Amino acid sequence: MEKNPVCEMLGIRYPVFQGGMAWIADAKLASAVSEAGGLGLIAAMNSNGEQLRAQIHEARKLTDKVFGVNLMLMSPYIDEAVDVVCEEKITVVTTGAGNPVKYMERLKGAGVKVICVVASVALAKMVEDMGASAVIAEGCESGGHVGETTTMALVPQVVDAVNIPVIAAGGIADGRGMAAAFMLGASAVQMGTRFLTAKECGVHENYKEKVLSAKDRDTIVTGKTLGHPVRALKNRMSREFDRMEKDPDTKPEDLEKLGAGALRRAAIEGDVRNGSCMCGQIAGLVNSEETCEEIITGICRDAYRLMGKE
Ligand code: TUI
Repeated sequence: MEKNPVCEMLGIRYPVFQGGMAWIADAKLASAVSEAGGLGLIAAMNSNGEQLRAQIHEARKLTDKVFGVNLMLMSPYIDEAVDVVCEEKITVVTTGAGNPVKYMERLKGAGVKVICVVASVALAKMVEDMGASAVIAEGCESGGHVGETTTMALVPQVVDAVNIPVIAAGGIADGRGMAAAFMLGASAVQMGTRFLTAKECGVHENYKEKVLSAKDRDTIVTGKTLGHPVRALKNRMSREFDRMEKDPDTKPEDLEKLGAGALRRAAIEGDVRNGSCMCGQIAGLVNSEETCEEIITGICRDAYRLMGKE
């Protein structure tokens, strides 16, 4: 195999990142992905500083391989999370759902590599100028917080605009998707939905079942009117949100109230009717629960075969 710039930069075997899924991506999932040769990520979203530090220590007990932390920029704990990541000398962070420029200097100063999720060429260029090590070009097929451009259109435009490696995300769950991403110029892929159903993923069983049985048109984007569009599986909660959002009499506070705690309700409590089951459009392709090792080696084997690089 020829050298891969992302694998070289991070010291990982396979160019596969696990998405930083809030309330879901914990030390157990991240360490399993890293053990399997990919890049596991602990989601800092739902943790305060000390909880995040505990997760980092836990992951270090479970693997001696490189793992990272995902910083969700809308998190109420973002400042504490940045401090902990710097103190713990984490190798790499990914950032999402906002503009990370405010935190770049602090992270880089502590020797942390910063890889930013971008949904536009403009932000990709800005973070490259600020010293990002790579960017994750995430199309709107993704689950959770989404931009407006598809992976197919976003990835090659970002690839042409920057000189740092590009990781493709959104709508990728198998070897065909990975090979396609490489054809668009990506150097690695990030997957969320596929790892949501991994054996080592601790998301509530009800949520996992709903993803495994989802079909191609089973997701919906809500929250555009609040400025943070989110893709999730269709259920009572997302349909009600959609209906209220289209009603001119609905106040933004009513929507905020409906959305508050919704991801936790689904991911932790297993309430998949009244909670938010964030999930990508590729869910229809994700039909079996496998270990992280089976997922990563299977996808890379299939992708390399398709690319004629066995
Ligand atoms: O962040 C994500 N996905 C997420 S975060 C999340 S937690 C949440 N919970 C409730 C409501 C909202 C979020 C669930 N899923 N993905 C990374 C991502 N970042 N996708 C798109 C973007 C993005 C979009 C616009 C990044 C930057 C951006 O630009 C902002 C700017 O200021 O230029």
